[in-house]
Amino acid sequence: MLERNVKIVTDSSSDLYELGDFSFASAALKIVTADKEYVDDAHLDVEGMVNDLLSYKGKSSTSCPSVGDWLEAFGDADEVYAITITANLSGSYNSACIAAKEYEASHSGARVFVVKSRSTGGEMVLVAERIAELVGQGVDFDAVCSEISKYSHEKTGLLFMLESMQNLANNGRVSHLAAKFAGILGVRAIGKASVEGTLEMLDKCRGAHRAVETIFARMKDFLYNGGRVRISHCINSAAAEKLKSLIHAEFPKADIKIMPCRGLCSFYAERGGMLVGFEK
Ligand code: X90
Repeated sequence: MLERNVKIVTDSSSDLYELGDFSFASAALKIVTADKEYVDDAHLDVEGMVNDLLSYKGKSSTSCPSVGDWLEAFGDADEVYAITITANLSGSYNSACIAAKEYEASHSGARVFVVKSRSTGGEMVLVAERIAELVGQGVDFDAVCSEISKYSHEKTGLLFMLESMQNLANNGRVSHLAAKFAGILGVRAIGKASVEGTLEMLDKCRGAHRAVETIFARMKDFLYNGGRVRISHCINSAAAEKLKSLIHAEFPKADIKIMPCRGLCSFYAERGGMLVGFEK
């Protein structure tokens, strides 16, 4: 049998740079200020950007990958699985769908499946890893597509912890009212990706310790039972490590990975923010 030429592609909001040995690429979102454009690719100095933005007082915004960016990421694979940030907050899904049609039209026999994640960060990582696993087991394209639609909607979730929601509110991704969940010194907002793929606020927590405990309690409310967890954080490995040890104390065998946020999630989660993708 011929080796399948399969590629998994996400936009840079997944916080992934690579996917083990699997053929992988990411399509960069961009962070734009009056002075500078930050392309969220492998060359971006994420911490440098976060620090620039802390002292920058002007307007800032983001933009999704273009159709061309997605096409470039697809490369020359015969089978492409593309995973995008929630279509409710970004045009990334739309561009990926247009790219998928163009790609299939210009590469005879090629197939592209675009996964509408309704989420971002670690929840996209779980989906990417699940696709890699299924392909590795020899599951064919159509079966992977139907399995993944189920998996991403029923078996995974995303919780987040934010110290500031300024950039989300300034860019119309949450209401100014919701943004009041965070922003008071020492208060962290906890929320989840809703079924529609928007931010749903859950708790206000005083103190870092309390916030991490609340995240873990919420994970269990949402049926976490020892499955995989993928945590990304914006310059806050302390919170990520703390969550990891809380989970391990109760579920010693849980497979947990921690990664730094790339540019897009760093921009919106802001310094101290954390995103937690988990299996139910
Ligand atoms: O197209 C674009 O310009 C990108 C816009 C993205 C807006 C939202 C990004 C949120 C990033 C914040 C916490 C997790 C939110 C969960 C959402 C379902 C991270």
